[in-house]
Amino acid sequence: MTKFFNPGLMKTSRRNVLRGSVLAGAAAMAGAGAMATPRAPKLAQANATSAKLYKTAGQQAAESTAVPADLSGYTRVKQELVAPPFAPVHEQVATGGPKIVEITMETTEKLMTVDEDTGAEIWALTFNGSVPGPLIIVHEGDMVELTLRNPADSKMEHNIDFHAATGALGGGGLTHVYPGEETVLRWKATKPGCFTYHCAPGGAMIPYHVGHGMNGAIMVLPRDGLKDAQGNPLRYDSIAYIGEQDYYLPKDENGDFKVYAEAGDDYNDSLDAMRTLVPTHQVFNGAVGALTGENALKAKVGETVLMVHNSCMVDSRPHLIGGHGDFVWESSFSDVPLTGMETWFVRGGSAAAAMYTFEQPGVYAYVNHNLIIGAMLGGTAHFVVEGEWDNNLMEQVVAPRVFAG
Ligand SMILES: [Cu+2]
Repeated sequence: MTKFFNPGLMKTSRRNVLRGSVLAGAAAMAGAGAMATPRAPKLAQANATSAKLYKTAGQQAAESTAVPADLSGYTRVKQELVAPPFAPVHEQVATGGPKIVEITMETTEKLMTVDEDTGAEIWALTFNGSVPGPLIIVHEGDMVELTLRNPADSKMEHNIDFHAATGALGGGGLTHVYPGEETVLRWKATKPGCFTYHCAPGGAMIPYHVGHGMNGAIMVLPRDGLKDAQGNPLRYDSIAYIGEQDYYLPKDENGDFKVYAEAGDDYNDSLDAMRTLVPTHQVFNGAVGALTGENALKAKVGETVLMVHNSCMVDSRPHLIGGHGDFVWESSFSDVPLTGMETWFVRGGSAAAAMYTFEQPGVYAYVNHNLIIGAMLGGTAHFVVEGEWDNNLMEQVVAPRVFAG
């Protein structure tokens, strides 16, 4: 198909050379699907308005005569981002003064398997090729300096909205990149906590891109690290970074998941599927079983894991079966953490952190405790924990047996 940009974003610029393909794409959208046709004109109008708002907000910020940022006192460091469920190398307590943390992300469009058993797949829209996008970790007061690159062979434009950032739609208004373009955005991390980031091109393209995997999390640690209610330091041995992804995969008349030749080809069908608000899959880290079985997370008795859970659109209720949330931050790291939680809450459009020290070996399931989602839609991860069993905490006193009478 032709390159498939967001309708309504064009301004008078060199980018108008792309206008022909945009209009062709819009026409194809309006004409496809009996369900979509009656709604298409209004939808297109709403999307165009939304997209223009997005663009205008960014332009106004970029074209203002504001004083240049004062970067004195900052040192520059590069952060190598890694694929989930892992976290980049970082300090829990910041040493030295504030940093400008340089990161690079590519907007990669790729075919991904969602469920091997059913053959469900999606032309995922990603940051750095993974769902969720990579975890970024900085400290309060640091600057994040992102180079956002859209490969030339992409079909779509992308951008990024950081919920942790302030102004210009979280940077969404300043970062629209067409295929073959790159942009650099710098913003100051003033709010400690875990936050979602996501692509937000405008209009229905926002849920379309987010619903195709284009979201992730940034963790902004306090400079002196995490603390309990009394101010005692809380430290972790590892991070498990879990991204909850709701997919709305179109089905054909036989109930089979449809397959598409290229990214963007499923646009009309996806909008119809998303409009139901009923996901066909709600998975951890991009696919059913991405964090179970051979892909399970690993830990040892006595180790403390920080579970960072991102969910960009849907609410989630993480629960560690057989364990707890010793300390849970559903909100800012400046707030006193919740303690001893059985299940915690991740508001759709946010990320949260839960800390737990394993006390028993075995397999722990980390689930969305809407168990329909956990067991039937894919919202399950496993921790495999090694160590010595503690009979003081639990013991099978009598194995199951037939009882008399
Ligand atoms: Cu995007």
